[in-house]
Amino acid sequence: MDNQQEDRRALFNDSGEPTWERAFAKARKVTDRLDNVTLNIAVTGESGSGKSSFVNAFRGLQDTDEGAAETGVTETTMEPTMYPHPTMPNVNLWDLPGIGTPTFKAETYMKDVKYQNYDFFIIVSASRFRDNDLMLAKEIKKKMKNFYFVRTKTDNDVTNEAMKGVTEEETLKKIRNNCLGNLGPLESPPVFLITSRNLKRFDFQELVNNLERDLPAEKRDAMVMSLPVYSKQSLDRKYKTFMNIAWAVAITSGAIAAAPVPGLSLACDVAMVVYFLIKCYYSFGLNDRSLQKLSKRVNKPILEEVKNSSLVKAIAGKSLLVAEMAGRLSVEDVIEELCSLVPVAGSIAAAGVSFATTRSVLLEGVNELYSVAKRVIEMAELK
Ligand SMILES: Nc1nc2c(ncn2[C@@H]2O[C@H](COP(=O)(O)OP(=O)(O)OP(=O)(O)O)[C@@H](O)[C@H]2O)c(=O)[nH]1
Ligand SMILES: [Mg+2]
Repeated sequence: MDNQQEDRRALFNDSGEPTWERAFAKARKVTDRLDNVTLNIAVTGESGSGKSSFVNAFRGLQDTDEGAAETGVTETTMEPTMYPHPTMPNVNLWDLPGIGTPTFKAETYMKDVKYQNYDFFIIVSASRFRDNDLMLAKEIKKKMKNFYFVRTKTDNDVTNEAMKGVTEEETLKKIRNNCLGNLGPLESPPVFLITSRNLKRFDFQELVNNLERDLPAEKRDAMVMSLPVYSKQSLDRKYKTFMNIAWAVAITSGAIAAAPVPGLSLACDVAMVVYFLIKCYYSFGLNDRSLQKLSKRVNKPILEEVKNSSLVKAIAGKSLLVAEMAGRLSVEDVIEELCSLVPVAGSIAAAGVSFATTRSVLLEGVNELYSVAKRVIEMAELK
């Protein structure tokens, strides 16, 4: 009885809801969002401005990686092209054609690119501010959609100006004022200076913070989870997201067991727990492919370090299965495999499915993955 009371208290505390029914309804919403929400971000701007490079950076890819958008080509993209996130299939970036060409006239641009399909627009601009940049911003506003103005390739400007003795601070100020001045007719549009070559520099984190604020609540978590790990701060934000929703996964998976489908109840519970940890593993960039890329980029043997974690090892050992899960095989198909996947999952089976047990398994799992990911970014000197 004591345990049950403690369970309830923990649940009300985590969920912020006063009754079991309300907490459960909220939990359902949160866990549904984990997979069923789609986020479509449209990246637009003039030809050569750096749209494809931005799309790649946002998806955690280098321009030369498999599956990356082609960059440096002279030809303009002729139709909206979707780039799904490599490990989070519900987050899509769209590389749109440039505005103001004979094919995409300003007046019909928004209709031509099917503006209603996108949650959000990012206008990518480089070097000089162009008439088309302002035209785009106006057209997007006219359709009651939101946009951010992203001034990319800032690394080039800072380097070039430094040769003339101008400080980084002065250069950034000059660019920012220039963008804001040119976008003057629109009321204080959000402007971010970035470089797709290094998301840690300049305003990228600021852009993410704003996106989090401006996206509808149900899309926020998907965005945070899908971002690459480019700094300690970005990892910490992800960690917080996973820790914040662990309670919801715990109660939803426990509730399935509380209303059992014969033969399936306990297994479902474990599958959900494992699936959550797999999502976390990918989001923290601990999969082999991400680590290999990072190793290559920073020229350090990071992979070996990570293999010391039994949880990471267990998940990595089943990477094929994990890939299938990402493709959303039905839960029943993979249950047996999953039960053997994560050692901690066994402890739920042994202890029964109390909220507190499941919750602590989830929190411990996320904590272990976080501590490995922290070591990785320390080694890669991404702090
Ligand atoms: N230094 C620097 N170069 C960049 C940056 N972003 C893009 N580039 C380079 O700029 C060139 C054009 O970039 P893309 O991403 O292909 O530009 P795009 O807007 O997709 O071009 P189109 O598809 O032709 O419209 C490439 O050579 C990139 O490597 C950046 O942030 N910094
Ligand atoms: Mg392109």
